[in-house]
Amino acid sequence: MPTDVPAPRQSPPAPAEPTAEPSRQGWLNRLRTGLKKTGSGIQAVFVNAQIDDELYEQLEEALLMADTGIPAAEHILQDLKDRVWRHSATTPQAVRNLLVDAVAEVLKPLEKPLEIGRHTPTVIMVAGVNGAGKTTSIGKLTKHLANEGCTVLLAAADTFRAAAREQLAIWADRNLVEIVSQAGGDPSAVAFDAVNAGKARGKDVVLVDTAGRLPTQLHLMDELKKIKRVIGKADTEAGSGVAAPHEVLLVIDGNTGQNALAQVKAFDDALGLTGLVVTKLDGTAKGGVLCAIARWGEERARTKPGTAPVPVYFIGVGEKLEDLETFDAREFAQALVG
Ligand SMILES: Nc1nc2c(ncn2[C@@H]2O[C@H](COP(=O)(O)OP(=O)(O)O)[C@@H](O)[C@H]2O)c(=O)[nH]1
Ligand SMILES: [Mg+2]
Repeated sequence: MPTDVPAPRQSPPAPAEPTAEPSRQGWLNRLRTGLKKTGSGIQAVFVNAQIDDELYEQLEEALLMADTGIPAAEHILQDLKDRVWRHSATTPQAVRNLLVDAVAEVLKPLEKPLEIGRHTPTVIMVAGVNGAGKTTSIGKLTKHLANEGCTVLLAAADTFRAAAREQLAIWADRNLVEIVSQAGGDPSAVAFDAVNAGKARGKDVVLVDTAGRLPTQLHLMDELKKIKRVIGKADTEAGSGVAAPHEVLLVIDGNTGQNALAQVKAFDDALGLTGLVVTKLDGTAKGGVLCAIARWGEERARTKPGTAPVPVYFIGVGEKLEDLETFDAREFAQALVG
């Protein structure tokens, strides 16, 4: 039986403040604090405001400052105007609540649970630029999956630096899970061995860490494609028509701004992404780039039949094991709008 890890939270229909359980509430506060700059920028627009063209202009400016990019900002503004008209909203507070609705609707396609259990093992390959938070997110994800009762095997396919292997080994120790690692080996070979070991040992999930790289480093992107290809060869379920890796995740640093969208596009072209992890949203991230990614995903789904928006499975709000949470469009919209 496939199990969804974890179940998405239902969004409340009304734009009221969410009443989350205490642990999630604490984490939400961290997200709010992280996105404070954006939140207070947008909130300031509503102080003593009239509902007129100037308000919409200032809102568009605030959205652009938050890194939404022009297409997403224009889309949100147009939708907001429609909502204000439909609801006959007359107070700044009502318009603000409708803005939360509009942003939540843009972000909604990004909300999707990571599904584990359809394949044994579920093979998850993790990619991204240097320092994005790949290895840390793998550590946190391992804990998250273990909490859901899944057994995990880690593959240290970042073979360039000994320190990278050691870092993953520390996360493996903390989580009491096994790791497949090889000094100076070929990353494809490590990934291949790990998938075979995961299969032989009956693991639920194999998480493959890879070395950071820029999309412009073409030979390194080719190497990433090779890792993906070779993982497919190791997969004994490949005959079923669904070759591993079953998930290809891109980890992006929430502080990267609009460049994050460029990274998503480039890694998607090379690998065909199935999901995203957005890290460091506890810092000084502006957060609006998720709106840009959502709009791009919608556009891609429209122009390339058979494709769906690339969901944000998790967001990172700190460096500790428990600082990874599922993405909830409404919560994020609320934190963003302040
Ligand atoms: N504040 C904060 N720091 C993070 C988060 N995720 C990762 N980091 C830090 O970012 C740095 C790079 O992380 P690492 O996992 O090594 O990146 P990698 O090169 O992509 O594997 C480390 O110092 C991490 O502790 C996060 O969600 N919040
Ligand atoms: Mg790393």
